[in-house]
Amino acid sequence: MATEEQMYEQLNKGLNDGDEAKSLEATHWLVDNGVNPVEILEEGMAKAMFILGERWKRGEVFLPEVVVSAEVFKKCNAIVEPELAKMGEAKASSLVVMLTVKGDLHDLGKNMVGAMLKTSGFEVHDLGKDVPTDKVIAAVEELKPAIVGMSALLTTTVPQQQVVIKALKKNGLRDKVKVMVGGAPVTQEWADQIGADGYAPSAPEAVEMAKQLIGKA
Ligand code: B1M
Repeated sequence: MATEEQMYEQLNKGLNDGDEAKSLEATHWLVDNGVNPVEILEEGMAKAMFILGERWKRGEVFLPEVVVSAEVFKKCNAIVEPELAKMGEAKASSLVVMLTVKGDLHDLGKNMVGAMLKTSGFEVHDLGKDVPTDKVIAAVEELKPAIVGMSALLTTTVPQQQVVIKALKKNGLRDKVKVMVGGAPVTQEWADQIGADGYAPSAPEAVEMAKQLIGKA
């Protein structure tokens, strides 16, 4: 009889090896055995990708392998997300426009934040990844969201979060929308420096921050 610990281990190894069968088997097991989906995403999947990143830095894996792992991650996510939806709370009925900034193709974390926001009743409009600043401005003008959430995973693209905030100011939109930033290299200090309204280091904390920003914490 498998244990939760063994299945977390299998999921971690599966994602690190890009082993779809093992990863999906472990994800299904965890879901079927009632493990909290937020925990599967954070403690299982996100942690495994962080470990993969460390191995990549040490030259133990290479880009094509990371691409495969990211694809497997998305398939695991497709199993966990419907479980998240079942946890849905009362509608916060506020719109969040989510995006990964220009030049950045990392979207797994952004998608996770979006999914958890939906679970908490937020409406999420996802602009995707590598999103140019003018597209963000157009979306804020047209959709009038309560929050713009920007993800950035590269030290070279994190400055784009500031570019967007400056563009919001220039277009007279800054006081009409709250700005939340995140992504692995982003810090509270950076958020303060660029005048963002909120920062969160993880998806569950992003939900709490979003609630604070709309006054529903
Ligand atoms: Co890239 N990559 N990558 N990568 N990648 C990193 C980020 C890196 C740290 C790896 C490393 O060297 N250790 C490194 C960046 C180094 C740096 O900037 N100094 C790196 C590099 C260098 C690159 C390329 C340049 C490699 C190359 O081409 N030579 C290239 C860049 C492409 C581009 O964007 N232009 C590249 C490409 C890729 C892949 C396409 C192969 C793939 C992405 C696939 C995809 O996203 N669809 C990939 C991956 C998978 C990674 C790592 C391994 C994992 C990232 C991830 O998905 N983590 C990553 C290593 C690492 O981060 N340590 C790495 C899981 C995800 C759930 O976590 O996104 O952090 P994360 O999200 C978290 C929190 O940050 C937070 O909540 C999430 C859940 O808790 N959060 C928010 C995220 N967004 C938020 C927004 C919020 C609030 C919280 O409010 C709005």
